[in-house]
Amino acid sequence: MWFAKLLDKQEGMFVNPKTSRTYLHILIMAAFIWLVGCEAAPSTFAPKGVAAAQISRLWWIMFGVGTAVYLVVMGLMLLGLFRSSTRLPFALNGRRLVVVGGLIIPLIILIVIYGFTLTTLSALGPEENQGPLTIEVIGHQWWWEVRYPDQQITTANEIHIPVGQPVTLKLTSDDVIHSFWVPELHGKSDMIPGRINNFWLQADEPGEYWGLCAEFCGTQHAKMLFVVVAKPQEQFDQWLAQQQQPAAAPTTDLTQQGLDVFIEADCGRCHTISGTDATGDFGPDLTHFASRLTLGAGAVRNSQGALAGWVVDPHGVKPGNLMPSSDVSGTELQALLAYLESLE
Ligand code: HEC
Ligand SMILES: [Cu+2]
Repeated sequence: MWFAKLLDKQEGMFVNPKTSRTYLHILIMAAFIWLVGCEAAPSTFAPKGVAAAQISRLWWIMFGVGTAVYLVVMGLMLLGLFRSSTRLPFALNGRRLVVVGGLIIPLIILIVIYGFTLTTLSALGPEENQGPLTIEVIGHQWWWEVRYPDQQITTANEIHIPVGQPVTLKLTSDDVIHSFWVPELHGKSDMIPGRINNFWLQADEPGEYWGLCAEFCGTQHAKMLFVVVAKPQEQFDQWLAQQQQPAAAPTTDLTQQGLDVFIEADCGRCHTISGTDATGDFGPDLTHFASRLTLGAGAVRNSQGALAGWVVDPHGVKPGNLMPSSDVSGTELQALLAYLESLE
């Protein structure tokens, strides 16, 4: 193979043909490393909602047309390279080829694709897909505030929706521009301070779908994730009823002590726990914190160990995030954890 021979000519470690072949194999494998990206969810190629399915269909149409054009052009180029005659074997020669191949055919292709794009765009409009349920999502550096205004629920980094029906979303931001994206369910929508963008989501199957911020918004942009949890109406209603409850009151000495620590350590300056003196709104609402799947906007799974790490050193888990470290003692931390873990 020419490449192996080329490597053999190099001095030093490439002189042995056996090693050079190994290097060649490594190079070939490395060239396919990008394929690894196809494995991990969430993928726009595995749509789980009507909107994502339409976007994916449009993408495949464009990909198909693009591939066909590429193959025809490459075929013509090869003909030009390897035929001695300057004439093509069919009637399209000279100016005719330029006019037909360079103007008329591209024009037809672009018009057809434009048509597909317009129909897809109009089918995806928020007006056409209004749902009975409205959810407000507010982007913060680097987490998501989620509100159900009619149900008077506030949560974070988690959007629960009933499966099989459109849900209306109102998107905005509290600081910089963020972008809301659940690849398996829909395209992206910007979240702009001072402006409300209408959007919608629909999941066709129950499940958990990752969402992410798709607009660079600062240090922890990469750890600004959320989960959409789609479930059957009945389970969704149960979730609503549970979230509408005020926070669980402490039932043991330890959890009571935990609540006291929470207030004394001034956590309530930034966090709300309904039914207590903690009413801050700079950080996520913690009223039902223990029922959530993740911690720090998808930075880690929500568990007691992760929570301990977060409270003592939030920057170890998510460097640069806007929660300060706290200096609670070991016993205070135990109580605080017990309390936070009781907030189902
Ligand atoms: C200066 C404001 C501020 C103070 C004070 C503060 N936090 Fe936070 N907290 C935040 C912010 C902002 C986040 C979101 C960080 C992120 O995900 O980027 C957060 C996140 C959290 C989370 C994770 C919530 C979730 O759902 O991901 C927990 C738990 C938490 N804080 C507990 C505490 C405790 C306990 C204290 C007191 C020791 C405290 N916080 C003090 C601002 C604060
Ligand atoms: Cu963001």
